[in-house]
Parts: sequence; C-alpha cells; structure tokens
Amino acid sequence: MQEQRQPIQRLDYTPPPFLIDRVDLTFELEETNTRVLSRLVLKRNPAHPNATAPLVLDGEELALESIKLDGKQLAQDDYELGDDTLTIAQLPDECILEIATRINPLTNTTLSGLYVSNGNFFTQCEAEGFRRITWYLDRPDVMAKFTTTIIADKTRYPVLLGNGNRVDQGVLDRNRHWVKWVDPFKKPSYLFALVAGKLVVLADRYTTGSGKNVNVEIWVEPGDVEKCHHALASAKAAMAWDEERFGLEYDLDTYMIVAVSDFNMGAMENKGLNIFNTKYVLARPETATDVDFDGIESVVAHEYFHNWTGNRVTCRDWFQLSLKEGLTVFRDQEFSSDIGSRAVQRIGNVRTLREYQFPEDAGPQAHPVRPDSYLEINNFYTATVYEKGSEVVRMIYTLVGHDGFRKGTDLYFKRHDGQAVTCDDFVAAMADANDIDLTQFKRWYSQSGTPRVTVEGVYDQDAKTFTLTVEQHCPATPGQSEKQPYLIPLALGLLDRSGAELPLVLAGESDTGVTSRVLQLKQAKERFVFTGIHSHPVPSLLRDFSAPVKLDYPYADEELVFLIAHDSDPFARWEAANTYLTRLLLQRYQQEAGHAAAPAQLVAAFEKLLTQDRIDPALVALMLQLPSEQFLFEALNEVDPTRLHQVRQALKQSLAKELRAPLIAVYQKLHSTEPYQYNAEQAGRRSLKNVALDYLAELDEPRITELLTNQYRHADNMTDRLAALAAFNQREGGDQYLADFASMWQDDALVMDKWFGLQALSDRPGALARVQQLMSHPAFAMTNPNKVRSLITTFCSRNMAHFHAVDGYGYAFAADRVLELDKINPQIAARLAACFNRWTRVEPSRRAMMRAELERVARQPGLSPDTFEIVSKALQAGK
Ligand code: B3K
Ligand code: ZN
Repeated sequence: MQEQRQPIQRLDYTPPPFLIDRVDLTFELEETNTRVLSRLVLKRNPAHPNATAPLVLDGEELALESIKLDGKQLAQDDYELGDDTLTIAQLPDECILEIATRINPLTNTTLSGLYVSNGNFFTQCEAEGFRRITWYLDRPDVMAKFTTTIIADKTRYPVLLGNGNRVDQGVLDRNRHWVKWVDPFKKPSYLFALVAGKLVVLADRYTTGSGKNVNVEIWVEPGDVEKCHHALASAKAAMAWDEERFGLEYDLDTYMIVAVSDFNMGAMENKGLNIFNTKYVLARPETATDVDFDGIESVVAHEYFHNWTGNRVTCRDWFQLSLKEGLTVFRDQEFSSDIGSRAVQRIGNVRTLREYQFPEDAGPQAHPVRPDSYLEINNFYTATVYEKGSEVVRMIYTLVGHDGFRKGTDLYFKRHDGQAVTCDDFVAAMADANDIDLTQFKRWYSQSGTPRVTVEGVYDQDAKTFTLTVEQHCPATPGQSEKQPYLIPLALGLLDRSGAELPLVLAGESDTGVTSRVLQLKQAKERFVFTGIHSHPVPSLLRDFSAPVKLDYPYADEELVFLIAHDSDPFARWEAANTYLTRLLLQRYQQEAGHAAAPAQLVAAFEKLLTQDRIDPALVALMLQLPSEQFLFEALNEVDPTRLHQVRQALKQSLAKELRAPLIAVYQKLHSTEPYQYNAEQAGRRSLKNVALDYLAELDEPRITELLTNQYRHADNMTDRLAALAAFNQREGGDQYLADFASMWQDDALVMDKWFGLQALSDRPGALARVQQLMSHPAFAMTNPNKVRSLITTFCSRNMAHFHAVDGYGYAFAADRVLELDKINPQIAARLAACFNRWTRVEPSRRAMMRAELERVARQPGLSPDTFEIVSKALQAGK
C-alpha cells in the first residue's frame, strides 16, 4: 500500500485564523479556460489562539494567475504555493485579497467544483468542491456574504444563475452578457452555486404566511418542462408544510431548482439555487413510477428544508454533518408522513435503515452518527449520518413529544440563526426547551454499532402480572470495543388472546387507560412489571420502531401469526410478518431445506391478508414481500449467497403456487382502467397489484404470460409497465420485451436507467456477461453516475447470486470497474468499492477471492483517498 494523507480528527478542531466578511466573485466562463476573480474581505479571527497565524487557503487543480493584497500585486516570494494550499504569512489584521485563477471545467470529470454537462455549466461544492473553483478558506465555519457576477457567451449560455437575488445585468463585447447575483445571507462556501447554459423554466408563485411573494422556478433542458409539474407542486407543498409544522418561512425572492443529468448524488441545497439530479425532478406518468414520484416529493422537500436546517444554521465542521442531514431527513420523513400514509412511510424508512445502515454499522466502515475521524469526508455521507441520524432525532421527538420538539427547534433557531454549530448545540436546545437531561442519550451520537435488545416475558397467573426483563448490548465496532448503555425509548403494547389491547399499568402506578406506551431503557438490564393482566398476553414490542435497535423476543410462530392479524400498530404488524418470514428463511437456509413447501400457517395468514378489505392495500403489499437477501445476509455467518438466493426464491415460488387463486383474484380486483394519477391511494393499490403479479410471474403458465403481456402492452403508466417488464426480465423469452422497451425509450435517459437496472438484477444465466455487454450500449457512459449506479452498482451490490458467483468473476469485474472509475470520478468509485465491505462474512472460498480483489485495488498506484479509505478499512476487517 502507498503513502496516503493523514486522517482528520474531530478533536483537532480549531477555529479559523481569519474570517471572511464578503466575497465578490466574477466568472468569465469558457469551457476549457474559465477565469475566476475572487475579492475577499478578510479579518483576523479573535477566537483563534495565535494572533500572527498565517492565512492558509485551500485550492485544488487551480492555476494561479495573480494575487493582490490591498490593491498591490504580490510577488512570488510573498506567498507559498503548496500541493493544495496557498499560504500568505504576513497579513494585516484587516485586508482585501484579490485572486485571479484559471480552471478547466470541461475536463473535470469528478463532478465536484465547476464542470460541464451537456454543454451547460454546473457546480457542486459540498463538501470541499469550492476549493476546485478558487482559493478559499473552504470550511463550513467560515460564513461570508457572497456576490457572483457571471460573464458568458450570450448564445451558448443565455441563462446565468447564482445564489440569492438577481440584481443587475448587461451586455458586453464579443457577444457576451453578464448577470450579477447578491446573496444577502452569510453562508459557507459549500453552499455556493452557479449555473449557465441553455435552460428553460417552469415558474409559479408562492405567498408565504407573512405575505412575501416568492418565485418558485424549475430550470431544465428544453423539452423537459412538461416533466416538472410534480417537482413544482412538491416544492410548494414543502414550503407550506415548513411554515405550518415548524414556523419556518422562505427568505429570498426566488427559490430555484435546476436539473442536471450528470450529478454525484440526489440533489444539493445551495442557497436559493438547489441543483438536482434529473432523477429527482423529471416525471410524467408514462416515464416515472410511483416510487419515482415519491422520491421527487421527498428529495425536493429535503433540499428545501435544508434552507433552515443546514443553510441558516449550518455545521461548524464536517464531523457535525448529521446536525443538518439527520435532522433534515427526519423533517422530510415527517413531511411525507403528513401528506401521505404515515405507516407506509415508516415501514419504508425502517426497511432502508436495515438494508443499508445496519450492515454499515456491523461492517468495516462502522462509525458513530458523529464520526471521530475521516480521510475523505465524501465517504461520510452515509446511511449512518443520514438515516440513523434521523432515527436519533426521532427518538428525541418520541421522548419530548410533538409540542416539546417544536419548543426545541424554536429555541435552536432563536439561538443559532446565522451560526455554524455542533450536534451538542442541537441537543442542548432540545434539553433546555424541555427541561430534561439528555446526557446519556448523547451516546447515540458517539457510539457506533446497532444495539441488541433482548426481551423476555414471564406471566404470573396468581399475581396477574406480566414481567418483561430487558437487556441491551451493543457489539464491538472498529475502534470501539466497549460500549455504555444507551437511553432507548421502547414503545410497546400488550394484547390479550382476543386481540384486545390491555391497559398498561406498571407496579406502583394507577390505571390511566393507556394501551400503548414508551418505556425508557437506561441500564444494561432492567425489569418492568405490568399489573392487572388477567391472561397470558402477547407483547407488541418496539412499536413504530421506536429505536434503531435489533430486538429479540422468543415469539412462538403462532404468536407472530396472531400479531399479523391483530396488532393495531401498523409497523409492529408488518414487523410480525417480517420476523416470521425471516425466521423461516433462515431456518431453511441452515437446514438446507430450501425446497420444502410453504408452511400451511403462513399460506393461511397470507390468504387472509389477500382476501380481507380492512387493511390498507399498501400495507398488505409490504407484508407480503419477502425480506431482502441483503437483510437476511446480516443474520448469518459464512454465508453462501447463492444458496441464500435459492432458498428465498423457492419460498416465493411455493407461495405463488399455494396462493395462485387469491393472488389472481386480488390482481383482477385491483387492475383498474381509471387513468393514472400519482396519489397515495392509487399508488397503494398498484403496489399490491404488482406484488401479486410478481408472485404470479413465478408460475410458468400461459395464463400468467398473458396477464404480463397485457399489462406490459396496455399500461398507461411506467409503474405498471415496468412491473410487467421486471417479470419478463427474469423469464425465458423476456428479451423481446426488453428490446421493445429500449426501442421505445432510447432517447429518455432516466427511463433507460431503469432498463439498465432491471438487467443488472437478472437471475438468468449470463447476467454478468450481459452487464458487460451493456457497458457498450450507446445509452451507457462511465462518466455519468446515474448510468454507473443503474448498471454496475446495482449488479455489484444487489444481484447477490451473480455478483457472488463461485467462479469469482463478479468480484474481478467489480474491482476492475472501481479502478476504472477511480480515475474518472473518485466519489463514485468509492461508493462502488463498498460492495466488498461484507467480505469477511461470506464462506471461505469466496472470502479469499474477495480479499484478493480488494488487495489488488489497494495496491494500485495513485489511488484516490476516497477509494483508498474504503478498501483499506475493508481489508483491516480481516486482520
Ligand atoms: N447535502 C447534499 C449532499 C452532498 C454530498 C457531498 N458528497 C445533499 C443532501 O443531503 O441534501
Ligand atoms: Zn441533506
């Protein structure tokens, strides 16, 4: 392995030596040679320990043209140019620096900094992209007021957008024009943005509660305007919701969203000028699925909510990332719950957490919600910081209640508006506003790993008591061998054998009639005695998933089936089904009994779900789905992923056979001819219908093929068409439908991403060869992250059977792609490299092959810090 830079440590934080009051930027845009003029108004920071410290500016891939200090040109020995730094030792306490820099946006394939996509200019500065634009104190605790003047060719770049409000514009010689933008709010450099090019707009107005008129604008490439209505409506809904729920109004004259097809992630909350991946903006019923519509709604809301949680109050340093991300995810989840189905939203969020965050917390990259060190901060935009971070905020919400939480956020904004703060400041506002002590709770920010909560219940017939003994334990994680007990909110209920909810009265309390309550676990082991219980109850535990833990209770199968039918908490009801199915699949895997028929008890429970009318179809759809292979994998050791896949597949087939009639009946009942609309109700019915179809597609009968063909041909929307195509994708003879689909949608990049993604998930023999072949398809490009994610990352992280094929070709393919991408776009390469993270958990022969590939990647000279950090930590796990 090679020399790499030193990790950054959280405890090494020191305030910046200088503060920047103002930044005036002028861009002369040229594809290969853009000139950036930056005028910085600097002053020494009294909070810095050394009053004569030099100014060290960050910069990467910049060509320095000139520097002026207070109007005077600096000579070469007045400053020092390092690898990625520009140091000026002798500076007055207050001064103005003017720096001229040249950059090449066209060759910037990292998509960080200023780059070109489809002939237009875009920026991405979070976390450390601004230093790829100009020399700067590129850290979030330096907050300055920015102006941006953009100069560019009028014909090629008719639209010039920046942060804040447009204040002036004009024309220049050589067919050029300019626009000046002023952002009245101080901000860190990571929120800077600029867009220039041939774009068109869908615009509307929104009037805030206090009467301010805001222009809401969505900017896209010509031809895409008709696909922006859902994003626009989502933005307006988010604006109204944030006023209503959190008392937070928008603060500029214009709120802009710009869509770009080359983008490293989902979207970015730049002040007043959010930049989005096209995937989270563009949708029409014919091109986007219900899942896409839902994703657009929540990502638009998420970025909009950052205006307060992230922008007005920002992070002191990048270790505090969850301060804005965990909180903003919590806010977008609440938004989606309020405008759609809370239960469906909650179950979806828990599934995501378990599929992405639990493995992270159990693997080589495990880190606390507030990490302690990093090599490359871009590797820490993780499920732990985002999703577990949101669960941590949600636990505070559960502990202080709805109104208490609002008191806490009100105090947080009152104290910290315009500041760069820490997770401690957020927790302190919550604790102070509610007069509670959250000291123990804060271990959720500092300890990594998923706690395991083991519960036992003992019923005492004579005393009429039910005693729960609860133990918590958090496994060791890299760098953390010992853990302290957490404060865990455990929501629960008790059901009697008729399904009635029992009043929950702890020994020594009087009956208040509550039938669902939250216990606060604080110790490694504790006991709770419920009184007045007249028969042996069935406990309903961790209702609404009240804490991000793994819970064990020795349920009998019959008790789980009982909870599936009776639990009043929708999450717990779904969880009962999930627990039952997980247990069954794991047993079959372990006993090599993969081909046994589905148990009668399960068939009966599913049949009941399919034939009843009481439960929301969306919930039934969720309950009928088998746990994913990723989720099952985590519960096993020395895993043979191929066998795991086969066992799951066999159960699915057996259920399809046993439930053929009720599945067809449900399918027919829900298959409607009413025109497509995206709303929770219709989407719920479509999801149950398509889950039924997915089971039925396991049956090799002409009748089913006909169902699939009809749905594929006659669907008026992408949700249904893609569901049918997904089934064909796994069947012999499906290729003609894949070809038909491609010829219909070859010009729609986002639809082609779905097509690539389906084939990456194929079960059929030769899946890897197909993926390799598709890499030369005209619609594929290694430089486009959406394409790489759809085809390559999907194959390597979700096609368990083929990625883990015994011949090891899947591993070699993944390593080759990591190395290839590392030269193009290190952030995307590092994300892909994470497909090796669980290598120590597979059976020995695959383990050896995965290790060899990881070592091959790690040996590569010139590897980026991004990829190096992921593979070196993965290899550490084997030591
Ligand atoms: N804050 C951005 C993510 C930036 C990722 C940088 N590698 C999007 C979001 O979380 O809203
Ligand atoms: Zn975010």
